[in-house]
Amino acid sequence: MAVATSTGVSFELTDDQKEYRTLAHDFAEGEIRPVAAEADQQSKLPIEVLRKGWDTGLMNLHVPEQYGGAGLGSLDGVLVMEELAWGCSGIATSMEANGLGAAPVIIAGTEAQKEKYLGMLTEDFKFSAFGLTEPGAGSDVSGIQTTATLSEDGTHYVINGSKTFITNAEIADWITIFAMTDKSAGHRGLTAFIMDVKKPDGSPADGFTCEGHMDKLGQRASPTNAIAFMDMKIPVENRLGEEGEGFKIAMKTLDATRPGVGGMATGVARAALEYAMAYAVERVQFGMPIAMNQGVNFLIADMATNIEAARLLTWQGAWLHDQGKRATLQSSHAKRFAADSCMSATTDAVQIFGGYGYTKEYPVEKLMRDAKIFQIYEGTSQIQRLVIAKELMMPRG
Ligand code: COS
Repeated sequence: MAVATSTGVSFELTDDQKEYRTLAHDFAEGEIRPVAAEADQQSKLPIEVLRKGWDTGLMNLHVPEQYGGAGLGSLDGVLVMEELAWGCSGIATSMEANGLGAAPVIIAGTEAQKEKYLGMLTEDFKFSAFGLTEPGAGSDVSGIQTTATLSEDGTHYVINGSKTFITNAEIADWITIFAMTDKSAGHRGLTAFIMDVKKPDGSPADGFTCEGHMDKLGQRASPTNAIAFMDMKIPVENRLGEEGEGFKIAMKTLDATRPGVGGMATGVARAALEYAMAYAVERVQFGMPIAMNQGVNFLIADMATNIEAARLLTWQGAWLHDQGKRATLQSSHAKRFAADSCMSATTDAVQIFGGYGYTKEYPVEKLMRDAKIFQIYEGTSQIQRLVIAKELMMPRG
């Protein structure tokens, strides 16, 4: 791993990491950016771009090589995600959402589950999704209402309930869902399952419904759906871990994936900074480029410093994860700081563009809209602060 050396800390990437980052950057520049504005305006996922990404090896980054994935570490992954999101974070979110769906399987799956479900994503151009949030349970994961009842003969669970804000649900073949097997047990009653949501002919599985693509403020290319289960049957062999382990599987998943969100937020902030700098040296007011004004300089300097800091926190969270160490605290630091920095960098980029920045003629208003969700999904900035305070004052090892 690049940043660990026998003498201490190094910020030098390996040649492999630099190559992967270049591959992702070239893909973002050549394939993602050209379609980003249209995908945003039409609120439509350019699936052919994802297909090319799949062919190029830029999807399923963390699926181990033995199941056909890229087998990248967490740090390698955040490098890729920064670049893809620099191209368009809506498209990047959908490209990498398999990572969120697959993480619980990587964390808690049996060999047979891994072979079948991770293999499905790498053998064919297929999708998974992560079904945690519900209409009444977002931040409060232990408030989940979806139930899973074991059949009398013990062969399957019957699932009833609904989920919302599920990225890629409309294109997913399987979804990791979290349901209560014992409602009286609070977070210890939550269990994780792999749910097949399509029949072999591609039609929805019995008892499964998926509503259309939500009309969102930002990251509009990425489909976000509400889904519901009515007496849906899941074979018992599709349970992940034991009954009651779902809460911890969900938390471990988010520990693993939050640095990736930090990486994406860093990529969007970097795009905003680049656009703002190019505009500031070109835009003339009072007979000189606005870049000559200290007020503009200070905005640019703060954006740049925050981007550097966000990247380093993100790398640290990812690196700890690669060491097999608990990365809860650092993942929350990274996700919180990168998301908030991205929001302020994109808002300041619009400020530097002035009235033009507020129009769809220029790219920065999209970045500002896209940035907002980083402060919300995979745990709000407020939840990250709760996790940080708890990890500091009541460490759980
Ligand atoms: N890794 C492993 N175990 C963890 C853990 C982690 N990161 N975080 C908590 N746990 C364990 C605790 O050790 C505790 O275990 P015991 O039951 O053995 O004591 C249990 O899980 C409950 O932990 P805690 O009391 O901290 O849970 P809370 O309900 O107080 O808070 C928060 C949990 C709020 C941090 C959690 O619900 C959360 O992250 N919410 C945000 C969810 C989210 O990101 N939603 C967005 C949708 S996903 S796109």
